[in-house]
Amino acid sequence: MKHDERLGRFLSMVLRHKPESIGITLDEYGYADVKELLEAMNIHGKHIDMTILERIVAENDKKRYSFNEDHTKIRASQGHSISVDLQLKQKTPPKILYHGTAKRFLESIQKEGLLKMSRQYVHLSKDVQTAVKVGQRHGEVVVLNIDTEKMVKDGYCFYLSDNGVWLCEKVPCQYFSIEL
Ligand code: HQG
Repeated sequence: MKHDERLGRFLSMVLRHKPESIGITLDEYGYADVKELLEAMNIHGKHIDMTILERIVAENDKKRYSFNEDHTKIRASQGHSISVDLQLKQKTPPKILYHGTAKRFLESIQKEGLLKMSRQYVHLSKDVQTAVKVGQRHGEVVVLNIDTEKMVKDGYCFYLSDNGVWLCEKVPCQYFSIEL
């Protein structure tokens, strides 16, 4: 794995799940102070400076991190397990979205619906290809087709993260079918 990719993974861990692991805190919107973050990462053996951080943010394959306007603060755009307010605006999704998961989770998903599990939201993809990639992270993949049009009609809310991931609170069983 390349150095930047390794640092990126570490950054995701800190900004989404465990800021306390390097002794920093996030504000209510999920932002870390950049100066504090860089110092703390270096103390914990991760060599990083502003130039490297700017490069990681700009080149990250999924645009996972974003700075505030003057680049004094940084946060992850989605994927948190800790509770932060991402200031997401409600948005009408396309009529159909997809969710990639592992076959071994299907039985439970068909019983309980799609739940957010350890994250703040259920993550949905706008195309099958992306859903396949997401699902493959967990094992033999299965893609669910989500009838978001019906969910919207029934009053469910959707949000779009800064990096293009659709988010919602849950997807009950009557709104999905197996796509592939
Ligand atoms: C499953 C990556 C059993 C769910 C991706 C998923 C995404 C259930 C797993 C983002 C269930 C949770 C999120 C139920 C849901 N019973 N299993 N009732 N309901 N599940 O990693 O959606 O690369 O927390 O299907 O691209 O896989 O990190 O969620 O398989 O956008 O930026 O429980 O993470 O982005 O797994 O992935 P995850 P996810 P990054």
